[in-house]
Formats: sequence, structure tokens, C-alpha cells
Amino acid sequence: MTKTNTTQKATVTVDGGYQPDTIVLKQGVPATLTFNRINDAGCLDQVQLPDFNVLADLPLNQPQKITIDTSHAGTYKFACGMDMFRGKVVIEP
Ligand SMILES: [Cu+2]
Repeated sequence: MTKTNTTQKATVTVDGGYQPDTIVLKQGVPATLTFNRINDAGCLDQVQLPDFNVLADLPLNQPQKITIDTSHAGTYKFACGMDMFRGKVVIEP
């Protein structure tokens, strides 16, 4: 990967919750989030980012990459499939 084509990357460990539960990104730079579920407890086998029309399965110990549009600054929720566990993506201008 070249420096002129940088992608922001962030990894969220899913282990009975989200670690970290806040991801800060820069507006306008393509972003790939990786959700890595390492614990079978709870109901975290799906993650949703409703503002980005994303609902993804999170198979245990199989990191899932999710690319999101960072063209609009703001704070966006992510949550488990049942909307119980929550985190947020902050896109800063
Ligand atoms: Cu849940």
C-alpha cells in the first residue's frame, strides 16, 4: 500500500462487549474496520452500523472487515444485532 492511497484501519475486539467502543476516524479517508469476535458469550454474533446500511455476521475468531464511507463527519452508532451492546464511530472533519 502506498502512502498516497492510505486507508484508515481500526480493530474492535468483540469480547462480551466492544474494545474499544469508540473509533475516531478522519473524514474523507477510506476506512476499514475489523471486528474480531473472540468470545462466544452474549449476543454479539452480529454487528450493525445502521447509518451505513451494514449488518454483518461475526463468526467466532474470524475477523470481519467492514469498509465505511467517511465522506460525512459525525457520530455514528454501531451495535450488536439486537441493539444491546453499543459503540460509536466518530468521523472528524
Ligand atoms: Cu445483542
